[in-house]
Amino acid sequence: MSFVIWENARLATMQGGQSDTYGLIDDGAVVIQDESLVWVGPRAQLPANFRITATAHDAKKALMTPGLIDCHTHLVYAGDRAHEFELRLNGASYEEIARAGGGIKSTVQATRLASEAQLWVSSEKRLKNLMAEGVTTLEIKSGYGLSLAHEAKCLRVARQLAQHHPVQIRNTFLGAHAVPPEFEDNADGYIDAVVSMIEPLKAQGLVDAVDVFCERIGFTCEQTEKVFKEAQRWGLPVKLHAEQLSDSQGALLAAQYGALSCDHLEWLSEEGVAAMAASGTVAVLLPGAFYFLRETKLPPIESLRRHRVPMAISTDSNPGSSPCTSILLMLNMACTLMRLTPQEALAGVTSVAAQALGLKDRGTLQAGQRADLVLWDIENPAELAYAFGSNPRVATVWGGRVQLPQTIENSQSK
Ligand code: DI6
Ligand code: FE
Repeated sequence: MSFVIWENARLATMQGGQSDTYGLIDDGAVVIQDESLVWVGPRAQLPANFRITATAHDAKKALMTPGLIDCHTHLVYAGDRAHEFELRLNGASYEEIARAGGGIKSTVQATRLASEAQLWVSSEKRLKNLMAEGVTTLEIKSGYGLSLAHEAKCLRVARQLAQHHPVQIRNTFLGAHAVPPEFEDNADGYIDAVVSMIEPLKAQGLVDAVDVFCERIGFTCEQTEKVFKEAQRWGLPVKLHAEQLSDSQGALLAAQYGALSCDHLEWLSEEGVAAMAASGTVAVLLPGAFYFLRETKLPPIESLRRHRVPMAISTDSNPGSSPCTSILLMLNMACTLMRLTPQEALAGVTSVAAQALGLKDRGTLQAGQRADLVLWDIENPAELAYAFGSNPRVATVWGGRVQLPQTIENSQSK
């Protein structure tokens, strides 16, 4: 049996979830076997038997966190919407642009025209940006294809990205993102089409969860429920874009279906918070979209805290409301704009984000978890949220293997 030891690190284990202080261990060590952590603790307590057949790496006092998890992205799409950004700065609102045929629909048009190879190129750039900041797991939603063939195309690109990069990607089918032109004025007809796509996409191994954009410019609760029922029939977990622009009572419905997460939530009611608490649904907060759309109504953070609803943080990386590929910037904005503590924010991209994806094998530094870790050239974990615009990552270890840039040298074999 051979082990890999990382020692001389300050560990932010994140074992205590959102309430503890990062689960800090000074002068810590972790032991890896294959893809998993087998021991985590203070170096002084490291059992001697691990050293017999181990390769030891000196972390040189770096801070070590779990690999970061971006639990809500729409990473695969073609084109951009910089021109709509200009329109908004000339006075149009996001909803007005969407109603006039822009918005999501314009990205759908570009995405349908793009080949799989073209989508790969544009999406890979975004993925690399996330990975450069220590992301080791992410979710990618479809939702810019809006037909079986084009949704499958985007989900295949997501699968291929995962195959060729040291990350794990969870695919979420978001066919119910917008009504495509061929179903103009027939949202119910389109929902029937979305329902019929679930089984073939599942059969092709392309989908891990199902999401719906429940909103007055999206789909009603009734339509959402039809999609949820079909997802449930095929054993797929559900999640929901809920209460982003209005209180559409989506969270109540999602909670009934035991949703993994409800995302956005600016207009979430007290009743919705209570329902999410009861169903164990994670609240995914998306400060990038809040910022970029210049929202003024904050998600009900105090109420979420009071009801102990875990809060995840994510980029919502998409061309319309959050053209952002920086998870570290989201940590900062979660604190400055939404008043989360740096500890809550870091839990929001580690342990709680794992929960939002239904993944139990990652998100903390703990024996039994995957050996996904990031080494940072900082002392205090709050610096990750504090120093916006900088990237102190030194190295990422994914499934036990070190990824570049590897500036920590002098690892010695024993
Ligand atoms: N909510 C969002 O913020 C994104 N999708 C959604 O349902 C926006 C997607 C876009 O504008 O392209
Ligand atoms: Fe989104």
